Amino acid sequence: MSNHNHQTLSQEEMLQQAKQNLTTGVGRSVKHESAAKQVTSEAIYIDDRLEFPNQLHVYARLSDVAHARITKIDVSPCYDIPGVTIAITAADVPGQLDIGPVLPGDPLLAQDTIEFYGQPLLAVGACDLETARKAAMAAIVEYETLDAVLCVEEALEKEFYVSEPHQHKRGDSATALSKAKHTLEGSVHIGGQEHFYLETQVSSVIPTEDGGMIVYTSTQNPTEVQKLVAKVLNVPFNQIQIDMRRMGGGFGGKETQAAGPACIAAVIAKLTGRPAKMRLPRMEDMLMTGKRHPFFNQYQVGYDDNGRIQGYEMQLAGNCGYSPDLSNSIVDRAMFHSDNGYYLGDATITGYRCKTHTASNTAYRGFGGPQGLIMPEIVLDEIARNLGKDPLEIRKLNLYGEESRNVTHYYQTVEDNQLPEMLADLETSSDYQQRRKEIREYNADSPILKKGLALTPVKFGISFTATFLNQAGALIHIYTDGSIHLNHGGTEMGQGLNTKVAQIVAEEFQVDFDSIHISATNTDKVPNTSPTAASSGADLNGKAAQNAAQTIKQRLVEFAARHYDVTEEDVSFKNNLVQIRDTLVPFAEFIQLAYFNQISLSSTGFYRTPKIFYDRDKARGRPFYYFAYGAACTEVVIDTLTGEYKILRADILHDVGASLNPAIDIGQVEGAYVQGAGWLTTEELVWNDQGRLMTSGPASYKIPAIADAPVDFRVKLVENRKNQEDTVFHSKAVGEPPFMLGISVFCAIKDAIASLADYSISPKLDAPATPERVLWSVQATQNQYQANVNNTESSSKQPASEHIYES
Ligand code: MTE
Ligand code: QUE
Ligand code: MOS
Repeated sequence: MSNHNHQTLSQEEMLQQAKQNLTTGVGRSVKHESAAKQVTSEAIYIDDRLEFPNQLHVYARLSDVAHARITKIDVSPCYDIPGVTIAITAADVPGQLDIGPVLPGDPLLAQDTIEFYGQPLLAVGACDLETARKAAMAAIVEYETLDAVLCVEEALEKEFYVSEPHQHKRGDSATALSKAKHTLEGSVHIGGQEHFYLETQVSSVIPTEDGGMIVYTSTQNPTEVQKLVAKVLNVPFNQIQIDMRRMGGGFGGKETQAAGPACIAAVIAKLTGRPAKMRLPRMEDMLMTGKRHPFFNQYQVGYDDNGRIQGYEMQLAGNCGYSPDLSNSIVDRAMFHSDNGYYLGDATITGYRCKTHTASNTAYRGFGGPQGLIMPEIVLDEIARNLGKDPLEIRKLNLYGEESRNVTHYYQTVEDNQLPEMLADLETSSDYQQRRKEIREYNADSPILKKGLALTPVKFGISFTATFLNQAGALIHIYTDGSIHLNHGGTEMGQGLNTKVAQIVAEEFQVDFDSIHISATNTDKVPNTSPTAASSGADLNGKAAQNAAQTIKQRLVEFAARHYDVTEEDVSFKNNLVQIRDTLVPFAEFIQLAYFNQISLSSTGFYRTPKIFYDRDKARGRPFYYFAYGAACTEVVIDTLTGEYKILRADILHDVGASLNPAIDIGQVEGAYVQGAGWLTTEELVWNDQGRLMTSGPASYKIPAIADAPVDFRVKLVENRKNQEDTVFHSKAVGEPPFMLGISVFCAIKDAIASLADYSISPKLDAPATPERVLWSVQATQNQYQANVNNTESSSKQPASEHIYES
């Protein structure tokens, strides 16, 4: 029963109602707030908004060279195209040209040099997008080509960086490696990933009086866009209002890189006094914006006869593209996760931020974590093959454990480690050992199709590692009909943040979810917000909203105690009612009463994460408030003649503490696993030798579709589990951690290939494991196995004294 239905209930009826629990509070699978609107297409995205009269459509001309010195940009031919109002270059930007989010390096429009193929050079505002595009292409651009660095290995070799290398160090890894019974070393290329949000980058800007702007923009980071629009226009931040109702997906791609189109549209709006909209066509979006960082990782590992790691050295080289963007924090997060859930012994982890003349790579679900976290999985597989053991046994042996084996290489203690128990549970519930046996039998009888199995864990640190970002604000109004207006600093990108935060407020006031209206995120309502990122949206904004709700609630309780002459303990909220000792009053009626008694029904709320600190110079601290855990067991089948594969079954066990909304959390886990699998299998970015991204559309860039999801998909949340930290209702973040469950697909494919060598060889395979790469790896593994067999045969025929080829 919704509290704004003004029915008169008898005390008896209300007594019954008060005995029942609220059905839409926390822990319930409340349907996503926008679900119905999204499937009926009533949900409004930026490009669906009614257009403003006189609005200009903006198109940016992109460079068609990776690195060059600009000698001439002449926009006068643009004005020959009918319908064109303005054509701008870097020289027309009224304020600051650079829109780098943390460090400078990202000119809004290229000024003297071009640094990547796809860099915006000039922009045109015209009556429609096609006219703007035609005009932009009519401009004359001349340049002298310069040598381009396109490959991360070359950048590493030349020490061509966007910022300085950084190291995490515990103990003496060099000595540990030299003393270890066994050592291995290797290197692997890990591919990047296009965000492929369904809604491309888009911003719509209207000029207001006094030189200000209202900006409707698809961004994860409204405050950042506010700041940058203000800077390029050279006005104070308070002149700029950002409004963001929902994104059609962000995945990290709209954390910094939504700012470009917003700022270009704002400059055009400023110079013309007209509204302006910039929406990137898909190809331009793919060419212009950064992606997940590709990495080139090298490792040296020492281990004992059992397969336990004693020393670990890892060099992680992120391909940052042409500018810093968020790469410092991204490579840091790769370094923080190069242990995954394992105790590494003496360890030295070095992170390199390599510069290449490509688009500036940026945040993408996991924020560098996945590119680091996959490394121990690759290494432990290799140790297992060398020792002739099952990889799961080696993984379990190396998990963080008791004291002396529970401190990370950045000196955070792993409290509340769930992995030993979760791996044991999943091993049982997925029937791992039985299926391992069946797969060996299947493979022995199947010459062409080979099956593989892998069970891999995830441990992911929750909090922004830039500690100051761990804060959030919220704003709640209760109107006199009892309906509630909720606003917070987070942004909705499909992940269900608004639904969760509204459930939290519903729970606090004990009112139905339907009586809470969440409006667009807006910098006029909640200022100075952090990006909705690092999976912390619900943790931070949920707590801030709870804080605002509790402030109002406390005023209401004090008022009721006064008004009814009872103690505060006599006042409670229960299922759309307020109980004052023995009297029950509908929530809406009570709010009316409070209003007439001049009680403030509006409050802000604020939250900052406690307990965390980090000293980057010493590379020590507690950067993460807690860890989220998960594990996945994946079975695949590969075709050794074509390299094609299919996921036959996936069993997932994931830890979200006490779930705020199990349906949404399971949706996040499923989506993340499939997106993670896409990253490591079919999603391949290809650049030509001129630095042009060739995979600039869905025809050549293959994201997973429904048929690529596991045929048999079994997802479970760990039950009866609470976050031991004081998070909002003891929940845990869910957005990014399950992305790395997709690593089990990669390991299962390698397991299938290893079967060709009776599991004695660890196949060499870079990511993504496209069918082509799988086929190469199949052939290389078969050849190497054959060579080993021949070697053993021929050497066994020779007398021991003639072992001259062995060394
Ligand atoms: N889920 C959907 N549907 N769409 C998205 O864009 N982004 C992911 C994840 N899940 C994303 C998503 C990323 S990168 C992050 S950091 C988190 O959601 C952000 O939201 P949260 O902090 O509220 O979980
Ligand atoms: C995870 C993240 C982010 C992060 C660190 C994480 C993130 C982000 C930043 C960041 C860092 C420094 C800044 C800044 C942002 O750090 O998304 O503005 O000055 O933006 O561990 O997701
Ligand atoms: Mo998510 S990559 O932190 O936006």
